[in-house]
Amino acid sequence: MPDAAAAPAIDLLIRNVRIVTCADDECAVSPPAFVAIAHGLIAGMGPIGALDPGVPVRAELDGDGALLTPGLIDCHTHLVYAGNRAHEFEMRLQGASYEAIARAGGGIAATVRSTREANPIDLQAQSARRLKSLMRHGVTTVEIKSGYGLSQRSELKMLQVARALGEQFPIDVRTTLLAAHAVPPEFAGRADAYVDEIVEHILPEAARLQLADAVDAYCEHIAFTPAQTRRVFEAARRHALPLKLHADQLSNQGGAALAAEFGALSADHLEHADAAGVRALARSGTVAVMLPGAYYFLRDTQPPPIALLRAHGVPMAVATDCNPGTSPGTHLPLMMNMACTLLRMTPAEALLGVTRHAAQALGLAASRGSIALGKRADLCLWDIDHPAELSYAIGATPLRARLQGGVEHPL
Ligand code: DI6
Ligand code: FE
Repeated sequence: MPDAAAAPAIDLLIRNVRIVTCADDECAVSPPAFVAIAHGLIAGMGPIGALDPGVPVRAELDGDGALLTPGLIDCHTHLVYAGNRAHEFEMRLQGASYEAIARAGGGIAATVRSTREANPIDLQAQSARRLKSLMRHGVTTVEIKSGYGLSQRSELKMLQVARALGEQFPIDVRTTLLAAHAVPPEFAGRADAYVDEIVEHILPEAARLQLADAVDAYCEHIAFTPAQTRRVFEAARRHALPLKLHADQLSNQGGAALAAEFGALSADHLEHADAAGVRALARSGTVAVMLPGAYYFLRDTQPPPIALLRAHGVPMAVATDCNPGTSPGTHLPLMMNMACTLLRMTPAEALLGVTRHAAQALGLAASRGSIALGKRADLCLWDIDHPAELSYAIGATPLRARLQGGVEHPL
């Protein structure tokens, strides 16, 4: 950790914390230190003795030796939706497969029906419960996808609700247009015509209204082909929107290579990605986003190629994938545990996966994801001794304080 004198006029001085900056790959812990915050940004940090006693300090927080990490970033969620699919969970316990339920009109289509019917106020209220839970588990930036509207009106409604949640709560919301999530019933058997609708109307309108920070697609045999995905990506490019991709989750569609070819910010899931796909990700600097909640909930048996991703130096993120069908969860530290237990990531990789690499997966690495001078003061204070404890504990959240833009909010 670099020593640095604090800038004049500190809004908040956090004393006596052990800092895990997440700027290094080991997630090293500093000796007792201070962090100075001004104008919502990190303005100084260093060993306790290095603090200039002459600098005016407006407020102080005693860290009491706790561990300070960057605020957690959940870089892949479908958090805005109405209703739930507990009955499909029961059906799957009786032996029905996720694909079979989807083909029979359940799955994503079921959530599309309830989300289309919900008025924006209800949709926001239902989604707010999940958002508050994420925040209680330390999340300070969250990505929220559309994809349960599948019409211009309903996709824009979802994105507006996501933006409104970011206004309502002290959490930074980044939105992603996922109109290419499933073929809506009115386009049954006419997927290409729906892709026309996306590229000619839905995507340009979302861009014009500045409702989408990125564009995603579900490239899968139950969703969109690589050729259709390519058309969505080309349209996103025309509107200068960054890309993400649900890639190679249920089958190898060459999704990783496709995401890399377009210089996507991230390729997500990747259970069936092959070596060529991994090499392509490494060349393009695309982040591999691991979604162990979906792997667990679907009782998947094919883990993503973690060892290969690691060997090729592909940055790996970890996210909740919060959605009603395959990962109805909002507990990001629990996902870190699953990333280690089920996918064999290391605790340090899991922590980088919800901080620095998650920021990179959203194109936000310059402003957050590590503790460094000039970055946003989005911070979590944990009652633990070592960062591995965040991944080790099953379902605990030893969060003592959460700061969003330098302001502590009650948990
Ligand atoms: N992959 C997933 O795991 C979710 N969407 C996607 O593209 C599933 C969404 C759902 O079942 O509602
Ligand atoms: Fe997803």
